[in-house]
Amino acid sequence: MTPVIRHDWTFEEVRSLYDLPFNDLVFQAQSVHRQHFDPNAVQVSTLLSIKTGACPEDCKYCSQSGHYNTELEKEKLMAVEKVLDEARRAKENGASRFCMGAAWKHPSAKDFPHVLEMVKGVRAMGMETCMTLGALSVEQTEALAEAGLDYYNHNIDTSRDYYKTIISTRSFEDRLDTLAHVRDAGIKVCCGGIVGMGEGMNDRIEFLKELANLPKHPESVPINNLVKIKGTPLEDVDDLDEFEFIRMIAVARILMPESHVRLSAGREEMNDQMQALCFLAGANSIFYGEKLLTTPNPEEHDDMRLFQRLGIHPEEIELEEKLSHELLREEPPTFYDAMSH
Ligand code: SAM
Ligand code: DTB
Ligand code: SF4
Repeated sequence: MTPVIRHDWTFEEVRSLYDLPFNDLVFQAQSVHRQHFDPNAVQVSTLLSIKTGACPEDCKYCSQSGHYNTELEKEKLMAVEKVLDEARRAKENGASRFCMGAAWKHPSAKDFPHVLEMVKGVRAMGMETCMTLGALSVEQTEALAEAGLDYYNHNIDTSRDYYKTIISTRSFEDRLDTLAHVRDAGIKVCCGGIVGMGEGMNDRIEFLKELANLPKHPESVPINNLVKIKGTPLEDVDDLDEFEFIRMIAVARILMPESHVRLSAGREEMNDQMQALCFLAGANSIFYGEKLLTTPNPEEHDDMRLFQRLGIHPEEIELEEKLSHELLREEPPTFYDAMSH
Protein backbone atom coordinates (compact mmCIF):
# COMPACT_ATOMS: atom_id res chain seq x y z
CA MET A 1 0.00 0.00 0.00
CA THR A 2 1.25 3.54 -0.72
CA PRO A 3 2.39 5.20 2.51
CA VAL A 4 0.35 8.23 3.55
CA ILE A 5 3.32 10.51 4.14
CA ARG A 6 5.62 10.62 1.13
CA HIS A 7 8.68 12.67 0.27
CA ASP A 8 9.33 11.25 -3.19
CA TRP A 9 6.66 12.87 -5.33
CA THR A 10 7.49 13.16 -9.02
CA PHE A 11 6.50 16.08 -11.22
CA GLU A 12 4.21 13.79 -13.24
CA GLU A 13 2.39 12.54 -10.17
CA VAL A 14 1.77 16.04 -8.87
CA ARG A 15 0.74 17.20 -12.33
CA SER A 16 -1.78 14.37 -12.66
CA LEU A 17 -3.40 15.44 -9.39
CA TYR A 18 -3.45 19.08 -10.49
CA ASP A 19 -5.03 18.05 -13.81
CA LEU A 20 -7.88 16.00 -12.31
CA PRO A 21 -11.41 17.16 -13.05
CA PHE A 22 -12.18 19.81 -10.41
CA ASN A 23 -14.84 17.75 -8.59
CA ASP A 24 -12.60 14.68 -8.41
CA LEU A 25 -9.70 16.75 -7.08
CA VAL A 26 -11.73 18.51 -4.40
CA PHE A 27 -13.42 15.24 -3.38
CA GLN A 28 -10.06 13.51 -3.01
CA ALA A 29 -8.63 16.44 -1.04
CA GLN A 30 -11.63 16.55 1.29
CA SER A 31 -11.42 12.76 1.81
CA VAL A 32 -7.73 13.03 2.78
CA HIS A 33 -8.54 16.02 4.97
CA ARG A 34 -11.17 14.08 6.94
CA GLN A 35 -8.74 11.26 7.67
CA HIS A 36 -6.39 13.63 9.48
CA PHE A 37 -8.36 16.60 10.77
CA ASP A 38 -11.67 17.75 12.17
CA PRO A 39 -13.20 19.02 8.87
CA ASN A 40 -14.93 21.90 10.67
CA ALA A 41 -11.97 23.25 12.66
CA VAL A 42 -9.76 26.07 11.35
CA GLN A 43 -6.59 27.26 13.08
CA VAL A 44 -6.51 31.02 13.69
CA SER A 45 -3.32 33.12 13.72
CA THR A 46 -2.86 36.88 14.00
CA LEU A 47 0.02 38.70 12.30
CA LEU A 48 2.00 41.74 13.39
CA SER A 49 4.76 43.54 11.55
CA ILE A 50 7.37 44.23 14.25
CA LYS A 51 9.77 45.98 11.85
CA THR A 52 8.39 47.48 8.70
CA GLY A 53 9.92 48.41 5.33
CA ALA A 54 13.44 49.40 4.14
CA CYS A 55 14.25 45.73 3.53
CA PRO A 56 17.53 45.11 1.69
CA GLU A 57 16.02 42.19 -0.28
CA ASP A 58 14.44 42.80 -3.69
CA CYS A 59 11.41 40.44 -3.64
CA LYS A 60 9.37 41.73 -6.57
CA TYR A 61 6.03 41.18 -4.81
CA CYS A 62 6.81 42.97 -1.57
CA SER A 63 5.65 46.34 -0.22
CA GLN A 64 8.58 46.33 2.19
CA SER A 65 11.52 46.02 -0.18
CA GLY A 66 13.78 49.09 -0.11
CA HIS A 67 14.32 48.61 -3.87
CA TYR A 68 10.87 49.92 -4.85
CA ASN A 69 8.92 53.05 -4.04
CA THR A 70 5.73 51.71 -2.51
CA GLU A 71 4.94 54.73 -0.32
CA LEU A 72 4.98 52.51 2.75
CA GLU A 73 5.57 54.05 6.13
CA LYS A 74 8.77 52.52 7.50
CA GLU A 75 9.14 51.61 11.17
CA LYS A 76 12.13 50.38 13.09
CA LEU A 77 11.86 47.45 15.54
CA MET A 78 8.84 47.90 17.82
CA ALA A 79 9.36 48.02 21.59
CA VAL A 80 8.79 44.69 23.34
CA GLU A 81 5.96 46.07 25.50
CA LYS A 82 4.11 47.37 22.46
CA VAL A 83 4.35 43.97 20.79
CA LEU A 84 3.02 42.28 23.93
CA ASP A 85 0.08 44.71 24.04
CA GLU A 86 -0.81 43.72 20.47
CA ALA A 87 -0.49 40.03 21.35
CA ARG A 88 -2.86 40.50 24.30
CA ARG A 89 -5.37 42.15 21.98
CA ALA A 90 -5.07 39.32 19.46
CA LYS A 91 -5.68 36.80 22.21
CA GLU A 92 -8.75 38.67 23.46
CA ASN A 93 -10.05 38.53 19.91
CA GLY A 94 -9.69 34.76 19.83
CA ALA A 95 -6.37 34.07 18.02
CA SER A 96 -4.40 31.07 19.27
CA ARG A 97 -1.10 31.92 17.57
CA PHE A 98 0.72 35.25 17.30
CA CYS A 99 3.00 35.65 14.28
CA MET A 100 5.61 38.40 14.25
CA GLY A 101 7.27 39.47 11.00
CA ALA A 102 10.32 41.65 10.38
CA ALA A 103 11.58 43.08 7.08
CA TRP A 104 15.18 41.95 7.49
CA LYS A 105 17.66 39.96 5.46
CA HIS A 106 18.57 38.47 8.85
CA PRO A 107 18.27 39.65 12.48
CA SER A 108 21.20 41.78 13.72
CA ALA A 109 23.08 41.16 16.99
CA LYS A 110 21.59 44.40 18.33
CA ASP A 111 17.97 43.53 17.61
CA PHE A 112 18.07 39.82 18.37
CA PRO A 113 17.82 39.97 22.22
CA HIS A 114 14.60 42.02 21.90
CA VAL A 115 13.14 39.41 19.59
CA LEU A 116 13.86 36.71 22.19
CA GLU A 117 12.04 38.78 24.81
CA MET A 118 9.01 39.02 22.51
CA VAL A 119 8.89 35.23 22.14
CA LYS A 120 9.10 34.70 25.89
CA GLY A 121 6.45 37.36 26.61
CA VAL A 122 3.92 36.06 24.08
CA ARG A 123 4.42 32.47 25.21
CA ALA A 124 3.86 33.46 28.83
CA MET A 125 0.38 34.66 27.77
CA GLY A 126 -0.50 31.13 26.68
CA MET A 127 -0.37 31.75 22.95
CA GLU A 128 1.63 29.88 20.36
CA THR A 129 4.45 31.96 18.90
CA CYS A 130 5.61 32.30 15.31
CA MET A 131 8.30 34.53 13.86
CA THR A 132 9.57 35.37 10.40
CA LEU A 133 12.82 37.35 10.50
CA GLY A 134 14.69 36.32 7.33
CA ALA A 135 17.78 34.07 7.32
CA LEU A 136 18.97 32.60 10.63
CA SER A 137 22.32 31.22 11.78
CA VAL A 138 22.44 27.94 13.72
CA GLU A 139 23.11 29.89 16.94
CA GLN A 140 20.16 32.21 16.43
CA THR A 141 17.87 29.29 15.66
CA GLU A 142 18.92 27.51 18.82
CA ALA A 143 18.38 30.65 20.92
CA LEU A 144 14.87 31.03 19.47
CA ALA A 145 14.10 27.39 20.28
CA GLU A 146 15.35 27.93 23.81
CA ALA A 147 13.13 31.02 24.21
CA GLY A 148 10.16 28.79 23.36
CA LEU A 149 9.45 29.72 19.73
CA ASP A 150 6.85 27.30 18.36
CA TYR A 151 6.95 28.09 14.60
CA TYR A 152 9.29 29.81 12.17
CA ASN A 153 7.90 31.06 8.85
CA HIS A 154 10.30 31.00 5.92
CA ASN A 155 8.75 30.56 2.48
CA ILE A 156 10.25 29.03 -0.65
CA ASP A 157 7.68 31.19 -2.48
CA THR A 158 7.68 29.49 -5.93
CA SER A 159 9.54 26.96 -8.10
CA ARG A 160 13.35 26.88 -7.95
CA ASP A 161 13.42 28.12 -11.53
CA TYR A 162 10.99 31.03 -11.16
CA TYR A 163 12.58 32.09 -7.85
CA LYS A 164 15.49 33.68 -9.76
CA THR A 165 13.15 35.99 -11.66
CA ILE A 166 11.36 37.09 -8.45
CA ILE A 167 14.32 37.61 -6.08
CA SER A 168 17.95 38.30 -6.95
CA THR A 169 19.39 39.15 -3.52
CA ARG A 170 19.26 35.60 -2.14
CA SER A 171 18.91 32.09 -3.53
CA PHE A 172 16.48 29.23 -3.19
CA GLU A 173 19.33 27.25 -1.59
CA ASP A 174 19.77 29.98 1.08
CA ARG A 175 16.13 29.47 2.00
CA LEU A 176 16.59 25.70 2.28
CA ASP A 177 19.61 26.23 4.58
CA THR A 178 17.60 28.31 7.08
CA LEU A 179 14.74 25.82 6.91
CA ALA A 180 17.21 23.04 7.83
CA HIS A 181 18.48 25.03 10.84
CA VAL A 182 14.91 25.58 12.01
CA ARG A 183 13.97 21.92 11.62
CA ASP A 184 17.16 20.76 13.35
CA ALA A 185 16.50 23.03 16.34
CA GLY A 186 13.09 21.39 16.79
CA ILE A 187 11.06 24.48 15.87
CA LYS A 188 7.99 23.74 13.77
CA VAL A 189 8.30 24.91 10.17
CA CYS A 190 5.83 27.19 8.42
CA CYS A 191 6.75 27.21 4.73
CA GLY A 192 4.78 27.93 1.59
CA GLY A 193 4.67 30.60 -1.05
CA ILE A 194 2.76 32.87 -3.39
CA VAL A 195 0.77 32.21 -6.51
CA GLY A 196 -0.43 34.73 -9.07
CA MET A 197 3.04 36.20 -9.68
CA GLY A 198 2.93 35.46 -13.42
CA GLU A 199 4.41 31.99 -12.92
CA GLY A 200 3.35 29.10 -15.16
CA MET A 201 1.39 26.03 -14.14
CA ASN A 202 4.60 23.97 -14.17
CA ASP A 203 6.12 26.40 -11.64
CA ARG A 204 3.16 25.95 -9.35
CA ILE A 205 3.46 22.18 -9.62
CA GLU A 206 7.24 22.30 -9.00
CA PHE A 207 6.66 24.55 -5.99
CA LEU A 208 4.24 22.08 -4.39
CA LYS A 209 6.55 19.19 -5.25
CA GLU A 210 9.49 20.95 -3.50
CA LEU A 211 7.41 21.50 -0.36
CA ALA A 212 6.21 17.90 -0.25
CA ASN A 213 9.71 16.54 -0.84
CA LEU A 214 11.37 18.48 1.99
CA PRO A 215 12.94 16.08 4.54
CA LYS A 216 9.86 16.68 6.72
CA HIS A 217 6.58 18.24 5.62
CA PRO A 218 6.27 21.77 7.01
CA GLU A 219 3.77 21.68 9.87
CA SER A 220 2.14 24.75 8.36
CA VAL A 221 1.89 25.56 4.62
CA PRO A 222 0.75 29.10 3.79
CA ILE A 223 -0.59 29.54 0.27
CA ASN A 224 -0.69 33.27 -0.48
CA ASN A 225 -2.51 34.80 -3.42
CA LEU A 226 -0.44 37.78 -4.56
CA VAL A 227 -1.60 41.08 -3.09
CA LYS A 228 -0.58 43.48 -5.87
CA ILE A 229 1.40 46.39 -4.47
CA LYS A 230 1.64 49.67 -6.35
CA GLY A 231 5.26 50.54 -7.09
CA THR A 232 6.50 46.91 -7.22
CA PRO A 233 7.40 45.18 -10.50
CA LEU A 234 4.37 42.88 -10.07
CA GLU A 235 1.79 45.63 -9.62
CA ASP A 236 0.06 44.90 -12.95
CA VAL A 237 0.49 41.14 -13.26
CA ASP A 238 -2.58 39.19 -14.47
CA ASP A 239 -4.87 37.64 -11.86
CA LEU A 240 -4.67 33.90 -11.37
CA ASP A 241 -7.86 32.04 -12.22
CA GLU A 242 -9.67 31.37 -8.93
CA PHE A 243 -10.10 27.66 -9.68
CA GLU A 244 -6.34 27.38 -10.12
CA PHE A 245 -5.95 28.77 -6.61
CA ILE A 246 -8.40 26.22 -5.19
CA ARG A 247 -6.52 23.47 -7.06
CA MET A 248 -3.31 24.59 -5.34
CA ILE A 249 -4.96 24.22 -1.93
CA ALA A 250 -6.37 20.81 -2.83
CA VAL A 251 -3.08 19.44 -4.17
CA ALA A 252 -1.19 20.77 -1.13
CA ARG A 253 -3.72 18.99 1.10
CA ILE A 254 -3.26 15.68 -0.75
CA LEU A 255 0.56 15.88 -0.84
CA MET A 256 0.93 16.95 2.82
CA PRO A 257 -1.99 15.25 4.61
CA GLU A 258 -0.91 16.05 8.16
CA SER A 259 0.07 19.69 7.60
CA HIS A 260 -2.09 22.71 8.24
CA VAL A 261 -2.68 24.42 4.89
CA ARG A 262 -3.20 28.13 5.38
CA LEU A 263 -5.50 30.18 3.18
CA SER A 264 -3.12 33.09 3.59
CA ALA A 265 -2.77 36.52 1.90
CA GLY A 266 -5.42 37.45 -0.64
CA ARG A 267 -8.60 36.70 1.36
CA GLU A 268 -9.57 40.37 1.30
CA GLU A 269 -10.25 40.00 -2.44
CA MET A 270 -12.10 36.67 -2.08
CA ASN A 271 -15.84 36.35 -1.49
CA ASP A 272 -17.30 33.97 1.09
CA GLN A 273 -18.08 31.30 -1.49
CA MET A 274 -14.48 31.24 -2.73
CA GLN A 275 -13.18 30.89 0.83
CA ALA A 276 -15.72 28.13 1.53
CA LEU A 277 -14.40 26.21 -1.50
CA CYS A 278 -10.84 26.63 -0.18
CA PHE A 279 -11.94 25.14 3.17
CA LEU A 280 -13.66 22.30 1.30
CA ALA A 281 -10.41 21.71 -0.63
CA GLY A 282 -8.55 21.26 2.67
CA ALA A 283 -7.45 24.70 3.88
CA ASN A 284 -7.61 24.67 7.68
CA SER A 285 -5.81 27.78 8.86
CA ILE A 286 -6.22 31.53 8.31
CA PHE A 287 -4.73 34.85 9.32
CA TYR A 288 -7.30 36.64 11.41
CA GLY A 289 -7.30 40.37 12.18
CA GLU A 290 -7.87 43.38 9.97
CA LYS A 291 -4.26 43.66 8.82
CA LEU A 292 -1.73 41.16 7.47
CA LEU A 293 1.75 42.73 7.65
CA THR A 294 1.19 45.88 5.60
CA THR A 295 -2.01 45.15 3.64
CA PRO A 296 -5.67 44.76 4.68
CA ASN A 297 -7.23 41.44 5.68
CA PRO A 298 -11.00 40.86 6.16
CA GLU A 299 -12.60 42.59 9.16
CA GLU A 300 -12.74 40.39 12.26
CA HIS A 301 -16.55 40.38 12.46
CA ASP A 302 -16.78 39.30 8.80
CA ASP A 303 -14.62 36.28 9.55
CA MET A 304 -16.67 35.42 12.63
CA ARG A 305 -19.83 35.63 10.55
CA LEU A 306 -18.29 33.45 7.84
CA PHE A 307 -17.27 30.83 10.43
CA GLN A 308 -20.77 30.85 11.90
CA ARG A 309 -22.45 30.55 8.49
CA LEU A 310 -20.24 27.57 7.64
CA GLY A 311 -20.41 25.96 11.08
CA ILE A 312 -16.65 26.24 11.41
CA HIS A 313 -15.04 26.58 14.81
CA PRO A 314 -11.53 27.78 15.63
CA GLU A 315 -9.12 24.96 16.36
CA GLU A 316 -8.33 24.46 20.06
CA ILE A 317 -4.85 25.45 21.18
CA GLU A 318 -2.35 22.80 22.22
CA LEU A 319 -2.72 20.93 25.47
CA GLU A 320 0.37 22.52 27.01
CA GLU A 321 -1.18 25.99 26.80
CA LYS A 322 -4.51 24.73 28.07
CA LEU A 323 -2.72 23.26 31.05
CA SER A 324 -1.21 26.62 31.90
CA HIS A 325 -4.73 28.09 31.93
CA GLU A 326 -5.91 25.30 34.18
CA LEU A 327 -3.08 26.04 36.58
CA LEU A 328 -4.21 29.65 36.65
CA ARG A 329 -7.81 28.40 37.07
CA GLU A 330 -8.99 30.59 34.26
CA GLU A 331 -10.88 29.72 31.12
CA PRO A 332 -9.01 30.37 27.89
CA PRO A 333 -11.05 32.88 25.86
CA THR A 334 -12.88 31.44 22.90
CA PHE A 335 -13.25 32.92 19.46
CA TYR A 336 -16.95 33.56 20.00
CA ASP A 337 -16.36 35.27 23.38
CA ALA A 338 -14.71 37.98 21.31
CA MET A 339 -18.03 38.63 19.53
CA SER A 340 -19.51 40.10 22.67
CA HIS A 341 -16.62 42.59 23.10
N1 SAM B 1 11.20 39.18 5.52
C1 SAM B 1 10.89 37.86 5.86
C2 SAM B 1 11.05 36.90 4.73
O1 SAM B 1 10.84 37.28 3.59
O2 SAM B 1 11.35 35.76 4.99
C3 SAM B 1 9.50 37.70 6.45
C4 SAM B 1 8.34 38.53 5.98
S1 SAM B 1 7.75 38.20 4.35
C5 SAM B 1 6.65 39.53 4.13
C6 SAM B 1 6.81 36.70 4.50
C7 SAM B 1 6.12 36.15 3.27
O3 SAM B 1 4.97 36.92 2.97
C8 SAM B 1 6.89 36.13 1.97
O4 SAM B 1 7.77 35.06 1.88
C9 SAM B 1 5.78 36.02 0.95
O5 SAM B 1 5.50 34.66 0.68
C10 SAM B 1 4.58 36.67 1.65
N2 SAM B 1 4.24 37.94 1.00
C11 SAM B 1 4.95 39.09 1.05
N3 SAM B 1 4.36 40.05 0.31
C12 SAM B 1 3.26 39.49 -0.24
C13 SAM B 1 2.25 39.97 -1.14
N4 SAM B 1 2.29 41.20 -1.62
N5 SAM B 1 1.28 39.13 -1.50
C14 SAM B 1 1.24 37.87 -1.02
N6 SAM B 1 2.17 37.36 -0.19
C15 SAM B 1 3.17 38.15 0.20
C1 DTB C 1 3.05 34.22 4.82
O1 DTB C 1 3.24 33.25 4.07
N1 DTB C 1 2.15 35.17 4.63
C2 DTB C 1 2.22 36.17 5.65
C3 DTB C 1 3.24 35.56 6.62
N2 DTB C 1 3.72 34.44 5.92
C4 DTB C 1 4.27 36.36 7.27
C5 DTB C 1 2.52 37.53 5.14
C6 DTB C 1 1.57 37.98 4.08
C7 DTB C 1 1.94 39.35 3.70
C8 DTB C 1 1.00 39.94 2.73
C9 DTB C 1 1.42 41.29 2.28
C10 DTB C 1 1.52 42.33 3.37
O2 DTB C 1 0.58 42.48 4.19
O3 DTB C 1 2.52 43.05 3.37
FE1 SF4 D 1 12.12 41.77 2.72
FE2 SF4 D 1 10.65 39.62 3.34
FE3 SF4 D 1 9.63 41.58 1.81
FE4 SF4 D 1 11.50 40.03 0.80
S1 SF4 D 1 9.45 39.37 1.48
S2 SF4 D 1 11.46 42.27 0.64
S3 SF4 D 1 12.74 39.63 2.58
S4 SF4 D 1 10.23 41.74 3.92
